[in-house]
Amino acid sequence: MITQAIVRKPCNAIINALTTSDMGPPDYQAALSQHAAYTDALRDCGLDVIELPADENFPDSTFVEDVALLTPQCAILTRPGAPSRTEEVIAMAPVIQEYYESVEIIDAPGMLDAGDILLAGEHYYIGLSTRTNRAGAEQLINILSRYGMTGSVVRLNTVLHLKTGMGYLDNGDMLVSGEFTDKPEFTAFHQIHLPSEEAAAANCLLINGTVLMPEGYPRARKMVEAQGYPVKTIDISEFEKLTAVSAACPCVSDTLNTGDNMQRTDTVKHISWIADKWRHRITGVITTLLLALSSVAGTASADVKHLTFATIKNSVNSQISFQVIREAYRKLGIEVDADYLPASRSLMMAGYGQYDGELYRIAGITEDYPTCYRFPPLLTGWR
Ligand code: CIR
Repeated sequence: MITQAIVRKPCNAIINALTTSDMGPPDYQAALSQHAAYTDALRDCGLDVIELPADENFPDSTFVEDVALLTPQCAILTRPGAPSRTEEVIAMAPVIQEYYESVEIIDAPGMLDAGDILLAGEHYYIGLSTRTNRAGAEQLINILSRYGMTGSVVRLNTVLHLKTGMGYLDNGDMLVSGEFTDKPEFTAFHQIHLPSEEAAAANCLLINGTVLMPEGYPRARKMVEAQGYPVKTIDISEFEKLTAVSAACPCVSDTLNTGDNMQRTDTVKHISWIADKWRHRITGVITTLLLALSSVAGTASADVKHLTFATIKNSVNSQISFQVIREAYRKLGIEVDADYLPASRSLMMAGYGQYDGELYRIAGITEDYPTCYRFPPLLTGWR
């Protein structure tokens, strides 16, 4: 049973979103109403829909599917392969963290778009595409295996994402088109071969017994209905303008399942624009400590004897901060150590709760990184 879905409203900048199609830019108002209808369709399938606001920083941000893979055991924040999309993950990370205790990250040099990941039965197929490289796929397979799940790669030739050209329903039923019709990886499935002019219909999703399918593919619809699945079609023509080779639903795979039997999900990584965003706020620099809310702040007690903080490597200020923090905690009977990491990774990992906190950040940073809480006393500072 799938219980929840995450969607993000299209932004005005969607007219500048990535595409290689020749269908022209989408109409913003039409995209908004199609997205609203899509959201309603998810609700009609019984889902509680978490609607995120439009994010003008990222023209493609409505395609939330690509930035995370949500599995029954853990969420995996991806590292999207298109440079303009790599940092979309930042805004999604705190949302995901609300629902998952275990959040993993795909790291450079890995690249991975979750649109390249298809769960068929219990196994994750990972498309090697222009957006997903072998390093990203291997990281994902390692993460999956740590949680008792399996994954393997499939090489793509023409489609943007694996799920642009194929979809999985239930009971071994698989929708295939184009390059996927003769892939040896999928011969054991019951394949429903879609006609080439209706290949885009493969990008559909089975939610609690109903197949959501893009509108305008009557033959594909009949083929799926003939297998006993009720089909509901949704008009996603404005979004079809933004996907290469053939169409992909905007967020049709963006289901987040937090029920007992969590099944498959996809959703929502990176940093550097953050530095620009925050630079203007630096009127004075302070040394401060950010506590990751999901770790130390949630468990602080007299039992805490050891804390590990993340901090920025090659930074003299971080090293000084660490000495100050270490001395302060020593007086409380708590030993601390620090891992020195690239600046953005340090902040992200602390924010995901993988560290007890983060050392030495500018004032105001928590406005943009709400899972961190700034420890109020100023430890060192200068102007
Ligand atoms: C892109 O090129 O990244 C977007 N314009 C389309 C992404 C489609 N993703 C998906 O269906 N999972």
